[in-house]
Amino acid sequence: DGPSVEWFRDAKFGMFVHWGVSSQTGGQWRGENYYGITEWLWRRSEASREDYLGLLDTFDPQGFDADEWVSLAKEAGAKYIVVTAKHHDGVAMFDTDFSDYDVTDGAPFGRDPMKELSIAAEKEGIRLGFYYSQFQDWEHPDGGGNEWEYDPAGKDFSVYQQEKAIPQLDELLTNYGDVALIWFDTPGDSTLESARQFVDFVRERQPDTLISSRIGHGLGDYQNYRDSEIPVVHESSRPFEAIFPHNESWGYTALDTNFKSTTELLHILADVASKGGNFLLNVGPDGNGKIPEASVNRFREIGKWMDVNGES
Ligand code: JFZ
Repeated sequence: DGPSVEWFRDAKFGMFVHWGVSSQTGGQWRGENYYGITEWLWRRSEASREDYLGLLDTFDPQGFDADEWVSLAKEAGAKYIVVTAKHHDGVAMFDTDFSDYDVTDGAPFGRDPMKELSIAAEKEGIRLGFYYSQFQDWEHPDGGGNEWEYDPAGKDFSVYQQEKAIPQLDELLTNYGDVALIWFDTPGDSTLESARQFVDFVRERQPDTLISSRIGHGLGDYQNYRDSEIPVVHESSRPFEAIFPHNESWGYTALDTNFKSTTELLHILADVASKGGNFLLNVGPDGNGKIPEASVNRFREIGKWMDVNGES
């Protein structure tokens, strides 16, 4: 049993979106340059919680337009969008009652971008899934990953899971319509029992929602490979997804303009599709909510290719 993976097997192409309060920095913060994975800014800088979470005070992306993101995905022939509802920093990109750190009540922005995206996606007939960092949560004292401020010996992971992660997943699976999938990530040393609780909870709230294999312990409805990895042959019975950023960061970076060419991206798409998988291509919108022009152009070109060479 488990949910039907039919739509996922047919999807072939999706848009991944990494967007958070760190997107404002573009990898340049307090006089330092952080090349690559800018979404890891807090961990890499080992800043105090006051300093890092202070990025909420300036988060006001008035340029964010959910329809614009969704139309670009649609134009490129993507069948689904996966967006960071909560990345490792623990900041909710949606309105939550279970943390003070969200962009709705905790920032001047005051809007709920996940809500706006869910409405836009439904209107355009494109599926929406949420990335939710279930293990790493650098903001919560009992969450995984923040060992520069909280001694791991003093942590009780189950407190974080019961007080924050499960309640927030409840919100995501209750207030945003049909959720295509939950993209769990980096299970770390989380236990089988913890992983099972997440799976059972998602099943209970939305039985059709797919779960990524990065929940750990061999669970999940489809298989993720390593970042930027394409298998020579895909041998499991689960469908798979290959994920790539344009450059060396998932979150917005001002330091890396070395974007893969459209030709390279199309080779990846064709290779992955020929093996039955989905290519999930990332964009990192900036602190004003705008998708970088280089990514926009590439998605548009992929769309032209799809019009001629894609099916459906
Ligand atoms: C994770 C995140 O830490 C990262 O910030 C980003 O969201 C990416 C999509 O996922 O990074 C990973 C997770 C798994 C592997 C590598 C990087 N892996 O399995 O090789």
